[in-house]
Amino acid sequence: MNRRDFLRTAGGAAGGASAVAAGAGTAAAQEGGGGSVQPVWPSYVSDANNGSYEDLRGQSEVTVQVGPDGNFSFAPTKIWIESGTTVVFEFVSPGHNVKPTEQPDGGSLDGTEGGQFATIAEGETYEATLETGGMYTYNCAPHEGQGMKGAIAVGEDVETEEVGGGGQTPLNPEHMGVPFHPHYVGISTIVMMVVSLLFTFFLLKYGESPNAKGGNN
Ligand SMILES: [Cu+2]
Repeated sequence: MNRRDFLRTAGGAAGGASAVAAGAGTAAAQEGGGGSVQPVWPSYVSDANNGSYEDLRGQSEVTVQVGPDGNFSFAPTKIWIESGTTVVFEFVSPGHNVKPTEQPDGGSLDGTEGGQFATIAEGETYEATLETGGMYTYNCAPHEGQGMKGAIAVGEDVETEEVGGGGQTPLNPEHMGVPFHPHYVGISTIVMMVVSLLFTFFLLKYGESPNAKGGNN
């Protein structure tokens, strides 16, 4: 093949590779079947740190760790329990609290007066027995903006959905500490395609580089 044919081939391959990269993002976002039933979690906790889920129905008392390993998170972040279960918030690291954001009418996650939550010291616990069925969300007031949020589904009367992969939440790049926006993938793909096309165009038009002269010509 002569030089120009090679360049055309290379340009086409680069464009094709970019298109494949753009498609891979969508495919990775889809989960395979199999799956289990899980409560439908409010979007409020979609960017919560940790993000783990546990089905804890059938236990009369369950534990949620507050600030494990010094992280701004609740673990497990999302739990499903039966009505009448006592949730024990175990304060593993200092400087946190538990502040309800949404709860069903009559919900009792708010165990304090006037909605004011003192920061609970490390090593102490805060308990709430949740009788009223429904969806509860809460946060740690000082760290809500950093994603320290959680949710509790109580009873069988919550909205549920089928999810893939044995109850595991799909990995979210943001949980690994990488700020990530899908638009960047598309934008950088387009930039790469344009750059490779321009590069090919200029090589084809002005392709005889000074360094190439004086070779075998
Ligand atoms: Cu906190």
